[in-house]
Order: sequence, then C-alpha cells, then structure tokens
Amino acid sequence: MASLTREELRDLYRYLLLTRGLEERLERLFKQGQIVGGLYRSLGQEATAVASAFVLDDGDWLSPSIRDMGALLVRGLHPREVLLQYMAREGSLCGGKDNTTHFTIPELGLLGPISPLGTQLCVLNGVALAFRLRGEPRVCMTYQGDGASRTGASHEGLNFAAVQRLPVIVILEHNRWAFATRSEREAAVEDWVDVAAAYGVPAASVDGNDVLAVYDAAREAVERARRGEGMTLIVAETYRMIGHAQHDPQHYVPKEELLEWRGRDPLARFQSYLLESGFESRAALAVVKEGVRRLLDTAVDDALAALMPEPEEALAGTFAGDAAAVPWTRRTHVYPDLAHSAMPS
Ligand SMILES: Cc1ncc(C[n+]2csc(CCOP(=O)(O)OP(=O)(O)O)c2C)c(N)n1
Ligand SMILES: [Mg+2]
Repeated sequence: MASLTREELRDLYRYLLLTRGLEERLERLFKQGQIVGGLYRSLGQEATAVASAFVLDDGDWLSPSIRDMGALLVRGLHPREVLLQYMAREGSLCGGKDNTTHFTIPELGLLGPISPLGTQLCVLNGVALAFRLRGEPRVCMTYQGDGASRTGASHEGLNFAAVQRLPVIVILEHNRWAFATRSEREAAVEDWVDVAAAYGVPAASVDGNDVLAVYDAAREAVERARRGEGMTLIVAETYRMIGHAQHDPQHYVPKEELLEWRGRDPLARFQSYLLESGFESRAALAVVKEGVRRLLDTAVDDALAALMPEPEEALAGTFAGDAAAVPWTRRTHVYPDLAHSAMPS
C-alpha cells in the first residue's frame, strides 16, 4: 500500500483535477473553433497517467500517448503551455507547426508521441539504452493503448527492452477500445497481463482507475528498473469515457457500458477515498478545487490573449534552416522549355 504523505495525496488530487479541468476547457475551446487540429481527451483514464508519472524523479524520461495529459502536467508542463500549443499561438511549443502533444522537451525528460503507433517505444528504448551504457540510474516510462500494443513496432520494442534488460516501464492502457474496435477483436488473450510472458518480463495488472493501485504498481516497477533489473509491463484496466477524438460521437459504444464505467470514475473515487479515510476535509478539498479553477481561468485568458505566429515563423526552427527560406515549388528548371515543347520521350 502506498506510503504517501498527506501533501502527496493532495498533489495527486490536484493533478487529477487539473487534468480533467484543463481538458474540459480544451473541449469548450474546441467547440468555439479556437483549437487548431484535433482534440483527444483522457476522460476516465486520468488516474493511470497521473499516478504513474508521479513516481518518476528528475532526470527520468517519459513518453506519453494521446491519453496522458495528466502525465505531462505531473512532469511540469504548465496548462498555459498546453493551451497555447493546442491553439497554435505565438510562443507555443511547436510555434504553430504541429499540434496536440507532439513536442519533445529534453529539460523535462519528455519524448513526444510518435504518430505511427508502437514506434515510440523503440525510440525510448534508445534513451534507456544510453542511460544503461552510461551507468546512470535513470528510468524511462511510456504508455501504449491496447491497439498500439498490437503493432509490429510495439512487439519489437517490447522484445528489445526485455532482452536488453532496459530500465523501461511500459504502461499498457487497456481502455477497451482502439477507435471503434473492441479490444477483444484486437487480441485473443483474455487477460492482457499474460502478454508479458511472451517477452519474459514481470508484469502487473492494476485497476487503472484507482490512483493508489497505479502508484503502487508503478513504484515497484520504477524501483526494479532503477536497480538494474530491467523492464516491467503494467496493464492498467481502464475505460475511454469519450470518443476517440472530438469528431467521434462514440455511437458504437453501448450506453450500459458507459454507465457501468461512469460508476468507477477515478476522480470521484479518489475524492471519496480522501474524505472517508479522513485524510482531507470537504473544506480542504474545496480550497484545492478553487486553486485549480483560478489557475485554469488565468491560463485560458492568457492563451486567448496570445497572437497567432507571424507567417515567417513557419520557416524558423526547421532542419532545412536557411534553405527553407527559398519558397518551394515545382522543379521547372529541369525542363526549361516545357511550356513550348513536348515532354522528352
Ligand atoms: C500504426 C498505426 N495504425 C493506425 C493509426 C491510426 N490510429 C491512431 S490512434 C488509433 C487508435 C489507437 O487505439 P489504442 O492504441 O487502443 O489507444 P487509445 O486511443 O484507446 O488510447 C488509431 C487506429 C496510427 N496512428 N498508427
Ligand atoms: Mg485503446
């Protein structure tokens, strides 16, 4: 059982509220046309991301999936930075060139999600291998959806991390769906924790909607990795309470299923736990809520007040450097007389 101080429990609660509240505001902004690109929420899954990332230390690395806003906030990303990024405003992390959480911040030990599912584990393995070769007791944590975990890249990544005994913790977010495909149709395993046996790694199955259960499993895995004993697979049993993204009305999900999982909401459960166990009073929780509300209000106001980047900004910070300043077009010089003659035969 987690030996967390009252302060730490309060922090976990604050991060859960912050994650839920930030995503609610992002959804509102999306409906107001303020978000550039898609919006993917982690509604119902916040405990998995928050409690696992909470275990990491400075110097560790984390690579989130699209459902891990909570992990980014725990790592130290400010809600204002998230809002500016989603709104593609001036000064945002990608300067308007990419959206959602597609950014890497080495100072925060953050490796951004990589769109072809499963591949980011392979990249993070490289970071973990570097830590091991340098003899540094640093660990890497990453998240995969149930769908992502069935890709070829993911199998290769798991095997490499396992056989190299890399300091990696993979959190498989078994949220029952990969877009509109049920997880029963993604894999034949009944218990997803059995997958670990194929790689010869220790694994734990946890209630992903229970903050303290996730924290305990993640802490054990992180300690094992830091001792040089290799990777762990954690299967977090959870549920995606909203469509894949804002464009998905989730018609394919039976209402009863959603209702059943609504009763296991991680935020409501943790709040009840804090009150019933006597760790917190209602008044104390109200103060935390008010603090989060004010922080988010200010962050939204700041982001809305920020300008869109200047067009020239699109050329800054690119690999092409100065070459990017030349407007690209068709290579007309290859066939200079194209307008007057037929194509060469
Ligand atoms: C290799 C690959 N196939 C398909 C996609 C398109 N795609 C993006 S997210 C997604 C669903 C992923 O489901 P899952 O891994 O279970 O994560 P969840 O959305 O449930 O968190 C799909 C099919 C992709 N990005 N990469
Ligand atoms: Mg899924």
